[in-house]
Amino acid sequence: MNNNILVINPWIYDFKGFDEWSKPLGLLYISSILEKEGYNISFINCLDRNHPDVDPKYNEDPKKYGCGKFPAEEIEKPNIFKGIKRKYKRYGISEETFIKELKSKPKPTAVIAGALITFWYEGLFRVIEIIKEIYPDVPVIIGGIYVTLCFDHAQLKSKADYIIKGNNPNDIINILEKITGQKRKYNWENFCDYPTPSYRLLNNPCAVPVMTSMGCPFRCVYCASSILNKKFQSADPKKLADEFSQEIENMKLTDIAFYDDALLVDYKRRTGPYIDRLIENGYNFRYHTPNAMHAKYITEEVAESLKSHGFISLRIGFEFIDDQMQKKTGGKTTTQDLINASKALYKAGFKKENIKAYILIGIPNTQPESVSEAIKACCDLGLQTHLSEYSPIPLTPMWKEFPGTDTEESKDPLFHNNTYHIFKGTVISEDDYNKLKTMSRAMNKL
Ligand code: B12
Ligand code: SF4
Repeated sequence: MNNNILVINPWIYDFKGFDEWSKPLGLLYISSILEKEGYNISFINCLDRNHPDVDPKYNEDPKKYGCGKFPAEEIEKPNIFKGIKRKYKRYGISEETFIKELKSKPKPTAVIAGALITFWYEGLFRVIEIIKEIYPDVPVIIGGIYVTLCFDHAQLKSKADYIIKGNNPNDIINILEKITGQKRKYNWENFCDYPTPSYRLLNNPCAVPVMTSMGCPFRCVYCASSILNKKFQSADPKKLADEFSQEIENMKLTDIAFYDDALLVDYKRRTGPYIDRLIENGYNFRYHTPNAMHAKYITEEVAESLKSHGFISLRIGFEFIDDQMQKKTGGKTTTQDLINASKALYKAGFKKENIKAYILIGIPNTQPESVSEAIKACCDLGLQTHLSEYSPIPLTPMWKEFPGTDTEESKDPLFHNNTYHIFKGTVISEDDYNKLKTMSRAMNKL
């Protein structure tokens, strides 16, 4: 039995798909852990914008901080989306390229794959289908966010051989032990023991994501963070930075995106020293926070540090302007927190082009007027806004409040698709949505 493992990051099937520092960090961690356990890893990234078969206009460009469009192909809509007047696409490399990649790798003993978002499971299923056609005898192991949040669906529909819930990498290695007979050497239960992700497996990226912590101390009712990661864990920042520096030594990276859910919790002991160490190691990157930061932790001192350390794109989770809603949904932010944060950021030298506040849209029991009020308030503070269409997530407290979550239709994770609910008008009408989007865009002008 060989010890070749093939790890696959599937396509995205959706109404929209934009690469905003989107890299398969979970699968890169798993790959690195398996390498430490002595397995040989091959990797196929269906979302590789730098693949030689992809039109160069899609390639990662440091001038755009590594962000950009994915190549895409229009595909037939699944039944649930039939009435939605929007194109449905498969984002990423073509199927032909995928099959070519698959055949160019050594035959694996097992395939590992996962979907990052519940309503992206179709990409994962297509990967499983192709693997089963080409290598019917190779077991497929799936896990990650889709499987953890929709375990029953994955068990019933996926055709994978092993379906693993949760984020304990020991579980994968125990299954591989059954398949290969190779005993697990280490305990990988805790984030602080994770090795640096195997970024080498990516194809010449200019931007990669990092994490200095896992989980979040807050419990917002619309978010799955605490289901995916039961506790908030952080790791020694200097060790993280040294291992990362070693891993990326021969790569041409310009930009780093933090994926931490709670990047600024304990900033002075974690994120600051992490970047300081990277600078000591000779790396001066541009930093971005696509996953929102907490306004309440952006003090003048933190803002100055973010500025001096090279942060460029800051995202802040504001979500609602209504203070009752802010409290009821978890209390991560108040409007006063946002006011203080924006003053501190401006004082530190950040400008409107650097800062975006996320505002949730399509939440049950909210009115379009409160979204427009939130956009105006952010604009008055000199902040850009990004309207995030709410995705109802199973197992979260807000799931039950969302219309239709008791129906048969909601058992299909495609029901969680945020664009679907906007264009179906489940909570907000398409007309109101378009007006609010136009307003946000107009007020974002510099
Ligand atoms: C970073 C992030 C983003 C980034 C990009 C992520 C990317 N790669 O594309 C940005 C900011 C762009 C983003 C955007 C969105 N996101 Co997001 N995002 C995240 C976040 C914070 C972290 C994901 C991550 O990489 N974590 C780090 C890795 C290490 O963890 P992991 O993937 O879970 O992997 C671990 C385990 O799951 C496991 N594992 C992973 N793979 C496998 C495979 C096997 C076989 C096994 C056994 C185990 C395993 O091992 C890993 C190590 O422990 C999560 C929240 C969270 N805390 O997870 C939300 C999250 C995934 N996002 C979410 C949402 C809703 C969105 C948006 C739709 C938001 C919006 N309304 O616009 C958009 C959609 C993006 C798009 N259309 O392109 C939801 C998903 C809900 C759902 N229905 O699935 C989450 C869960 C947040 C939430 N609201 O609760 N996101
Ligand atoms: S603060 Fe952010 S990551 Fe934490 S629970 Fe709330 S929404 Fe989720």
